Amino acid sequence: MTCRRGALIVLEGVDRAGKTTQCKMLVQALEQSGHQAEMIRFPDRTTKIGQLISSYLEKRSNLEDHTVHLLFSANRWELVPLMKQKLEQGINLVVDRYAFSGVAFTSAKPGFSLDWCMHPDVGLPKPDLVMYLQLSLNVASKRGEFGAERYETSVFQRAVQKRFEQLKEKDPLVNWKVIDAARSIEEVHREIKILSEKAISAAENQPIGELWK
Ligand code: Z5A
Repeated sequence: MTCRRGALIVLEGVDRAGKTTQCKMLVQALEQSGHQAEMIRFPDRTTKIGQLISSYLEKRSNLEDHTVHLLFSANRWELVPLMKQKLEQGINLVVDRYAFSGVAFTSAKPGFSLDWCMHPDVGLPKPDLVMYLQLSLNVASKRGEFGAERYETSVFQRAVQKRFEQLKEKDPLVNWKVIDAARSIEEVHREIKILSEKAISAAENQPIGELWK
């Protein structure tokens, strides 16, 4: 490694918790304070695998539940060489949803354990920081109606939220931070920026870790 590596920073949370808003603000703020930073979002709907996922989410096609879980994971793995390259070049990656969404959403379906859902993502680049934007479904509902995509119902989102909580408890090797996402956009941003700056300093001389290994 010729330069200090970038940090892998992940934002997670239920629908309308503010992940995309905060990822964009964080990239901008990091750049303004002199860091290199880029945003990635999963699913990445631009790849061939991403297009299959997008069609499934938009209910234009149906896929068997195990199959779609593996596609979401494959959609992360296909980006790993590029992610590692950027991290090694010193670019901080701010990621809107990652393997934790993969586990929470599939395990919210009947018959799926957390363990089974975690397996395909074992060994992915390990985030240096996972910020879980915690928001009650009541407050989320005030931020607008659900969209028309698959999974966008309050019953399913409640199950997803429970699974996120269980995963967080089960996952002592990952640096999870819970963020109260019910505050104003600016207040949430300030906390996210402070935590991210700390994670960037802590990561710069460390090798990239492997998730759930
Ligand atoms: N999925 C999966 O099943 N398996 C996987 O492995 C992965 C994903 C990676 C992708 O949806 C779907 O795929 C998702 C999980 C599943 N399904 N669901 N549901 P997506 O990526 O296309 O979209 P999204 O992630 O669902 O977006 P979102 O969750 O709906 O939104 P968000 O990014 O959390 O929030 P936002 O867009 O930043 O903000 C939403 C609104 O709230 C907007 O009007 C903001 O201005 C407002 N907002 C934001 N923050 C605040 C605060 N603090 N106060 C007031 N208003 C706010």
